Amino acid sequence: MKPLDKILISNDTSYNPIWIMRQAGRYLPEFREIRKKNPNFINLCLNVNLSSEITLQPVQRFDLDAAIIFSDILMLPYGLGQEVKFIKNFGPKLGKLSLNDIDKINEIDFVQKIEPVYKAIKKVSSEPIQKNKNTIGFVGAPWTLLVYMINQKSPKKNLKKNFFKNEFYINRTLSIIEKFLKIHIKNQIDNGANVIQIFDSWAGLLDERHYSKYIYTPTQNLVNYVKSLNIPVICFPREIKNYKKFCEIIKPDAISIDYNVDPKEIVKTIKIPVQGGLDPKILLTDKETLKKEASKYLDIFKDHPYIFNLGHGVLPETDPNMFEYLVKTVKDY
Ligand code: 1CP
Repeated sequence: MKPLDKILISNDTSYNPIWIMRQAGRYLPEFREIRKKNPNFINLCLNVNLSSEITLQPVQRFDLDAAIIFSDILMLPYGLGQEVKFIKNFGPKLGKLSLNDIDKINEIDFVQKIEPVYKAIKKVSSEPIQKNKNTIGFVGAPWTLLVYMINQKSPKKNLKKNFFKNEFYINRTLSIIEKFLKIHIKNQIDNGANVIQIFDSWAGLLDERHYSKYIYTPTQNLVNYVKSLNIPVICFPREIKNYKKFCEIIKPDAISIDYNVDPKEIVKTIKIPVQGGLDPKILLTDKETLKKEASKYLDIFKDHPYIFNLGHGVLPETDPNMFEYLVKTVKDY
């Protein structure tokens, strides 16, 4: 049984597997080396050899329990034909969304456009090193993708006041997103992804009165779909106001928590396996603090199935030696 399956399928409490969100990325000199020569981020994601290599860099260097495929949640709008660019010191910039255009996209066009992502998953998952490790596929949650596709850039802290104004446009876009997310998930699984994580990075932007329509219903549809394919699914509804309620409604195989929630409260109220929580900024302090803070999570979840991870992605300014020390701390615990 692969390390994450012990938690996700067997609810084992004796072992804490570790992988880290954004583990393949900017804090690693070997990534920056490749990135320097490949200024177009989307093209890099679509380069099967390089994206496979980048995916495996942290797995080889730190002996992590899982590889997460080097891609991006915004490959979905890209696959639908919306322009997506990544601009240095700005982040993602998307073109205007034309419902007329994306309405015409069919499954074949979509899959063809992002096929290298699936080929990279196939390549990574068939590497010998992955034999006893998980290969994680992922998608953005419908709500988070809707935010990027309509807002055309990162919303940072707030949605524009008129975000919900055109209800027809929003509803139609959401249903197209849901349809293609299922196609995207299915292709990742067919090519070797054996866990799916759903990133709802902007769940925290919504008022609770909107949760049902934009978070619960569409996420539940996706979670049920992944379960129907017999693959475990982890949800990360970042900064959602009520993790307990989310778990009771959605019933994912595990819940990934952000660093603003109290893990003691989580362990008391949530029955399903838990992942993550540690503030990525702790990796910017010193080894003593890192060990103390990581051990805090391991102590709290001692008798609860727990996958070690952070409460959000690892920061680009992280020293790889601190990352290594974190992995050692978790493995020695
Ligand atoms: O080198 C660069 O400039 C690109 C930086 C980068 C990287 C390394 C981006 C741009 N995406 C990625 C890879 C990525 N993105 C992965 C790879 C696998 C891994 O975890 O190692 C994953 C899982 C993502 C997922 C992703 N992309 C999320 C969800 C997780 C999260 O961080 O909340 C989100 C919101 C995105 C959008 C995105 N892509 C890139 C950036 C800088 C952003 C966020 C910008 C914003 O604040 O809106």
